[in-house]
Amino acid sequence: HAPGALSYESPFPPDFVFGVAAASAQIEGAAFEDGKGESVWDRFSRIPGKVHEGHTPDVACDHYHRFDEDFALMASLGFKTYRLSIAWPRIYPNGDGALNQKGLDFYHRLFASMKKHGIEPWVTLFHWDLPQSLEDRGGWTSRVTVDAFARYADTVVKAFAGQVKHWITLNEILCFTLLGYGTGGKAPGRKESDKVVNQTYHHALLCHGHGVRAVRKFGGAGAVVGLTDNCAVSVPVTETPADIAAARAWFVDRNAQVLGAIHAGKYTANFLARVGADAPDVQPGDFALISLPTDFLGLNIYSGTYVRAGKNGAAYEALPHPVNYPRADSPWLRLVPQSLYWGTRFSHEVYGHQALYITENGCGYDEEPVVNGEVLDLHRRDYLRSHLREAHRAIAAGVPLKGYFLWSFIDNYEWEDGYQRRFGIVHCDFKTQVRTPKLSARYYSDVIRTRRIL
Ligand code: PNW
Repeated sequence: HAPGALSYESPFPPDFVFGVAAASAQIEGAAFEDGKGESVWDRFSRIPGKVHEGHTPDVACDHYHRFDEDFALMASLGFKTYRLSIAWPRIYPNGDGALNQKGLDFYHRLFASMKKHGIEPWVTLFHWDLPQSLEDRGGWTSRVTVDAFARYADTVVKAFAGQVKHWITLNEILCFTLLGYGTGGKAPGRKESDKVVNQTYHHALLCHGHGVRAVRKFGGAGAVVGLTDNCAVSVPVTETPADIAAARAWFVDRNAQVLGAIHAGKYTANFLARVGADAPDVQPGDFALISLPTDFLGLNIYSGTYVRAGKNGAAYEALPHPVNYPRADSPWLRLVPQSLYWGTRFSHEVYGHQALYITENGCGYDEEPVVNGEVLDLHRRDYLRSHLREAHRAIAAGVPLKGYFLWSFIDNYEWEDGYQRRFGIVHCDFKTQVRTPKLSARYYSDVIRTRRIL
């Protein structure tokens, strides 16, 4: 081999998007500044025992005041695409009612700074920071939230249409419905019946539809829109036809409530049979909105579940991870790189999307000290490399995977795990706000520059 030709991989396609991601409540801080209203995470984090050591999103990475230097750092590392979210309570402090012009002004300044640094925004309308005032009126259990979101989406898309061309309606419906209203581990921390939880999902689907509608109406020429879902990902135990068919069947079942419903334009017979009397109430016209065509599907994939052919006529058997199976510090984050290949492949095969993006992929660890100015996160470099290989494999197999966003640009407020769990490729010292690019940031920077898995 000639020098530089040692990799047998072909480069990523020239138009493949490499990005980094973060979300408003996790990095901005300034939780009560310039008229911002309280969010459910501002409230939830103050309930004793809910969040690691009672950490709040009050300051986070202080990105609200430091975005210009953060974008300078991004640009210096060669990161040209950034997925961020807008904080709904900055725009409408009470969710609906009075508009807060200072909130709009902040994002105008932020997008101007991104433009100055040559960074393209991908904007999520909702990444979990629901205005507390809406929660006080029922939150995701109520259609009041749907109407408020429709107005919020219209306002935001109209305001930023000149600065933003890539829109994502919602981030990970499961996390703010089931985990917020069913198991209660995330804000607002309620434990409701299955029927109520299914209704929260339905309201979220309606908001997704309103987001698409708003972008079509106000987004201007060239605007694109899609959902980001954390679909359940199955990985066949062996890559044999029997296990692959079983894994696909599990994928179809497990994603019926969100992706299946959007795709079918209704709740499927299998889903309705499964939920029985707990099926959500649907009003006429709901699915016309929910199934509006989108331009792409975003998938957040961190891990996967091993599935094999079922016994005695069962369609599949899902296997629990044995206790010794490797994982990151988050217990749910089992290291299954093939989930990127099978997750994108099944999404494409089952729903026929013409453009898929990995909108999040990454890993979180607790102890990542800065030693002599360096963070040697070889574990994250390894995670990144092994997952990019599977993304590459999907492209080679004909899956229309168009881009990859790493979670996260910088260590941030990791929800109920507070500041303890670090997902960044840039280290953040939460006492001094000093940023230190980790080894993985340099690695990713080289991958982006060469478009190769190094
Ligand atoms: C995502 N799970 O959440 C979110 O979109 C991010 O805001 C978050 O920081 C990141 O992943 C890391 O956690 C998830 O239990 C939360 O499988 C939980 C799960 C998956 C994703």
